[in-house]
Amino acid sequence: MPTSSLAEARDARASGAIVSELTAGLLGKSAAISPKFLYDALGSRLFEAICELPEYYPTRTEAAIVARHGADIARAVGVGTTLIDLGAGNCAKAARLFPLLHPAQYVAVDISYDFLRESIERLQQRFPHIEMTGLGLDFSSHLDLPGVVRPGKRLFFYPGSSIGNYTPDEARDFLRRARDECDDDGALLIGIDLVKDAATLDAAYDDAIGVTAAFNLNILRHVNLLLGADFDVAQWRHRGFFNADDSRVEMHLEAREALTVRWPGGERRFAAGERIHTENSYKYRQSAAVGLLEQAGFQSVHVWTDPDQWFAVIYARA
Ligand code: AVI
Repeated sequence: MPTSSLAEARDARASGAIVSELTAGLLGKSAAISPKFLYDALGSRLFEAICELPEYYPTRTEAAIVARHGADIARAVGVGTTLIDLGAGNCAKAARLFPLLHPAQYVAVDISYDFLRESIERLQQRFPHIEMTGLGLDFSSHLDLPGVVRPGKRLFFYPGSSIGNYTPDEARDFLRRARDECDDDGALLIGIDLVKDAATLDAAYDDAIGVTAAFNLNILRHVNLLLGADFDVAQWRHRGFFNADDSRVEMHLEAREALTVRWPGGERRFAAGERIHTENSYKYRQSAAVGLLEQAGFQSVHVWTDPDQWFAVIYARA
């Protein structure tokens, strides 16, 4: 029986770079905060709760596609790969693949390391024979995997339509980097959310009980911590809606009143109604999603979807 182990690594990115990035975003003509700052430990838990909401269809639709087409997916992927889970979160999506793919090693990568470590420790108890490695990395800008990743055939797993949180150009660049990390025999299994009616999309990103609102507002608490800023969450309201022209759902935080936010070395005045853009979630037509993968250098792309064609699970070979 193979030995199981839990290795770890943290992103060495200097906190000075985070401060510069946040400051530039807050002082821009239209204020913005990168969506990666949504994911502190509480933000990751709130995202977990979003995935349980009746309005948030992507998680359950993707899971249903994997359940229905699991045998075909397993045939395409093969067994014994190194499964590299990008943005692993609670690792639930990858865990559903374990009985199908029997990976030789599971490498879970997430920006929120403490949340990830707890998830892996739980998962390791359920699957003691799989070697597991947790990496606390911001893989949005680089995908250099450290030596803890064993040699062998790699399957990058990028579920949940996280690719939609990049612009299409950024998505292509990211997919190219993933393609380069695949070597010649690797592959990518990715979930991509498809364009659908605006009412369904609006509800998914502005749910009735306000979990998505809490998820969005929590970014201000996280920024207070990282930047030493004095955002008062009660002065802001959540906005989440589909922008059909740009084929994306947008999340913003809107000032309820005129206010000033201060942090060491900076401040910004917001008028009542002024917004901070916190996230885009691009929705693709199936042909555009396939095109994106092909432009990134993947070949032999296979698509599985649900009966409503709301979501696509795509296997793309390097
Ligand atoms: C992680 N990502 C794919 C989610 C999405 O749907 O864009 C994040 C999210 N934002 C609001 N609800 C969920």
